[in-house]
Amino acid sequence: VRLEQVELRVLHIPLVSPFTTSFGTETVREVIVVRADTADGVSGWGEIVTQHMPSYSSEYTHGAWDVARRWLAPALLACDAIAPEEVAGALEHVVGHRMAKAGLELAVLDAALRTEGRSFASYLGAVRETVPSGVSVGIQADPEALVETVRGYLDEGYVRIKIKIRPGRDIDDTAAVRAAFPDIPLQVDANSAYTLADADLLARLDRFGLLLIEQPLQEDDIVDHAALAQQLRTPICLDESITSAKAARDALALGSTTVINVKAGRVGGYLEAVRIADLCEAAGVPVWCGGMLETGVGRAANAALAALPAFTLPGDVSASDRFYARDIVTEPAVLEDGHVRVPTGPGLGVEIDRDALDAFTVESLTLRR
Ligand code: OSB
Ligand code: MG
Repeated sequence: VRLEQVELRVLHIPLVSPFTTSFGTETVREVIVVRADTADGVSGWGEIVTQHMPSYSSEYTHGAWDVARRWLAPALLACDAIAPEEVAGALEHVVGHRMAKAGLELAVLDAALRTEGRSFASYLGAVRETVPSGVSVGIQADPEALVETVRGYLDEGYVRIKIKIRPGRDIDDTAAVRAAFPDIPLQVDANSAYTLADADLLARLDRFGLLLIEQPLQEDDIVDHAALAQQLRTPICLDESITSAKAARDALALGSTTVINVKAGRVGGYLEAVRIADLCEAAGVPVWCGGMLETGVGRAANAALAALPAFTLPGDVSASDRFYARDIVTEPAVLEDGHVRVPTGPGLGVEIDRDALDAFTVESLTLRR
């Protein structure tokens, strides 16, 4: 496609309930939405999934905003015409900033596929019409409140529960959920909150029959994760550490991870995410689609990604109303029998609700060719 302009918006979208992880509590989702307008008059949409603070990763919204406006969007606008598969190469001279790159690549993908009349799911190679929906549950006031929150999601039909843990809120929280629901598929996410010195504590999670423990140690602890894996029966699943297909290959070679959480933003885009899924599929390593509290734009893209054959575990692809009372798309993802439908329309297959988009916009900028 030939890009005429790129619009960036910072949105503030209220969450239906506070979301607490080992990093802290969020009550508003601050996110960047990207619109890429082509010379043919087609608009493609993308989402930069950074958060307000650089706590999950070193990227954060206003850092992404700056690099997108100063370096990334101008590089794409300088191209005569660009195919989605060429975006990563056109942005390669900028080191890092993978979430920002992913959001721009997604907008170009959506624009190109809408132009062709082809769905993102079909382009990626999706083989399922719906995907099983797991839910990520934040840290609650106490274990009893956690059990009631989990019960609510189970009643809604979610097929897999993930609870956030942190030092001091790990064994008892997990024990309470497991005691209340002995048979549910359950996993925990530490978001980098421990060190290898906590191995004995983490081994106490083994008794709960968890599907996996997500990212117990820090992003660069590849060797320590391998050492920890030797001390746990619970499978380790890396999230933060898997920043690219290369990182995935290294972590698998070292035995640091036996399951991978694939997030397109974290790895620089959906095309790199597919490369990770492909390498895991070839190695017989299970993968699942993670989430970053996406709006309807990123959520539609995640549903398509999760519909690839490599995705053998339920992902954090929940219904829009798990986070938002109002979304920025006209048909937000809903839960049907524990599953979310994979959109089939051209591009991402969702239409933007312009009133909602405007209502949540706190800052916007248009860059022209
Ligand atoms: O670690 O998976 C994570 C949200 C923000 C940042 C990191 C994570 C998460 C989640 C929520 O767990 C996943 C979702 O979007 O449902
Ligand atoms: Mg995680």
